[in-house]
Formats: sequence, C-alpha cells, structure tokens
Amino acid sequence: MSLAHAAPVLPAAAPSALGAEVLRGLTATPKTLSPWLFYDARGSELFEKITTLPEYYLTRTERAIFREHASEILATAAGDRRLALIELGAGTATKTGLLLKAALERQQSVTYCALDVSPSALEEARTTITSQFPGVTVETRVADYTENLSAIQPLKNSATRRLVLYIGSSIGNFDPADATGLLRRLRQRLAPGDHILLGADHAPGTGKDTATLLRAYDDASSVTAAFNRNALVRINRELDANFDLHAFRHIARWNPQHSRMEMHLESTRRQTVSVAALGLNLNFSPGETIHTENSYKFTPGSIAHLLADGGFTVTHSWTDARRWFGVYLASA
Ligand code: AVI
Repeated sequence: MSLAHAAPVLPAAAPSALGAEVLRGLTATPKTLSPWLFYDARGSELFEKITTLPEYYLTRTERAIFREHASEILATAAGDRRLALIELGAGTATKTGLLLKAALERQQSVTYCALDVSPSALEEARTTITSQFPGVTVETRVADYTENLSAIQPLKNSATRRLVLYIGSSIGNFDPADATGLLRRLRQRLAPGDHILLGADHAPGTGKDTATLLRAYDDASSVTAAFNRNALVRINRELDANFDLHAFRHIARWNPQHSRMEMHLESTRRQTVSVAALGLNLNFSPGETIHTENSYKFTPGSIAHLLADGGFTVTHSWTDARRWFGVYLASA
C-alpha cells in the first residue's frame, strides 16, 4: 500500500502536507505522526520487503486465501452478472492477479480500475497486468482514495456489477471513525448489488497468539524498524531536520484495549531536534515516544459491525486454516 506523495520542500510560508503534519503531530502531546509519512520511494521499498519477511504472515496468508478461493469469491460477487473490478490503494497490484485470473475464467474481458497516489506504482501495475492478462483493460487513477473517490462512477451498463477490492489489511491503519467514514463515502458511490472485498487481519485469540503479532511488527532482520525510522529520515531530508536515527528505538506493542498493534519511536535520551524548514525545536525526554502507526486487528464480528456502520452487509467470508486472516465480501 502507498498513501503518500513525496512532498517537495516548500518555504515555511507555504507548508507542504508533510510540514503541516510534522507541525501538528510533533507539537502535540503525546507526539504522533501519521503513517502515510512512511511511504516515500524508500519506505514503499521497505514495505514491499516487509511483505516477504517470514514473520509478516499477513500478505502470504491473504494470498493463500485468494489462491484457494478466488473462483468462489468472484462467482459470489458476480451472481448472474459481469464484474468490473476497482482496487483502492492498488500499489503495484501484486496480489490482484489471482482475482483477475478468476474473473477472466468467468468472462472474456474485464475492466480493472486501479487507484493509488503513486503514478509509478500504477504504471508498474498496468505493465504487469496487461502483459500477464491481455483480456484485462487496465484503467489507472492517481488519487488519494481517502479523500477522493470520484474515479468510481455509476455504470451505464446494468448487466455489470462492481467489486471494490480493499485488501492487504489497509483498513486496519485507520481509526474506527475514519474507517467508517471511508466505507460510507465508498458506499455512496456504489449501487445495490455491488460489493466490497475487504482483507482484514484477525486479533489474537483462537489460533493466533500475541507473540506472533509482535514478531510480525518487530522482525529479526529489523526491516520494520527501518520502515518506522523512515518517517524521521524523510523529515530530515525534506524539512531539513536533524533527527539522530540511533537515538530513536523502534517499538511494536499490542494494545488489547483497542485491539491494535502500535508502532512507536522511542527517544533513548534527553535531546532537542531541530526542524529547520519549520523553524521548530522539539524537546524529547528519555523514553518519550512518537506514535507512528496503528494496525487494528479484527474478529469476524467486529469486521461485520464496521462494515454495517459503513452501509455494507457481509454476505460471505473466507479464512485460512489457522484463522489468522479474513477476506470479507459485503454487499452495498
Ligand atoms: C500497510 N499496512 C497494512 C501494514 C500493516 O500491517 O499495518 C503496514 C505495516 N506496518 C508495519 N508493518 C507493516
């Protein structure tokens, strides 16, 4: 997933989105930064690497569910109609191939509309998909789907239903109110009979222990730590700051009260950091953290509830043998 543009350095009088976020988040108590800061070119590369780590089970578990159930998922969403696929935060669309293949087994041609903020990721998706699946017409839209869903337009042809893919546990990076808002805005753009396919990571409980989750967000080769620190690397580069990367420790913690994994960067000593482009001096006490990401984990019940709040009804779901991850089909 990528949610962010590489923001240019702008003069302090016209703060960039990055500048505004750093000002808001790092002058707040407790200090926070939005997770979209991770995803410049380096952060997107690090995230791709995370998805292949032995500890990060999410991507491979969701892919295994698609490998086993793609035909059934597509058949259920289609009913007796044709399907058009839309993907929110498509990135390079690496997992989408399994679903497109299943769609092509049902109908000779498929329209696939990919939305993402990264033009380069979308071009890569277009090249890969058109070479692998000549029957797929790829449309790309450079857009931040959290703000702009205008690419999702009513269909002229009532024989076609839309299936919106929102996979990869991306919904987990939104607080419940923001997740509901996004689902409601999406629901308004869809018609009865259209569906969303939502990939959600399951909370610890039957089958998954907390240690498994902690390892997934604090891997032995420290790729996730580098991904987390990339927010500071980016602020150093784009806002002329002087964060000492060795003085911020990567922390992954399970918050049972909110059913979420949290990532923080913890200051290892008393220090002052300057963000020159914003004329800002930030004081950190030892042990003080910057909260950089939430990754909510769900039960089948809590996902059904969230989707219902967003105006959708879960009709089918699929999981893996260990029930670590769920794929939910919900109708508009
Ligand atoms: C993109 N998103 C679903 C990932 C997650 O698991 O919340 C981002 C991530 N953060 C740490 N590792 C991966």
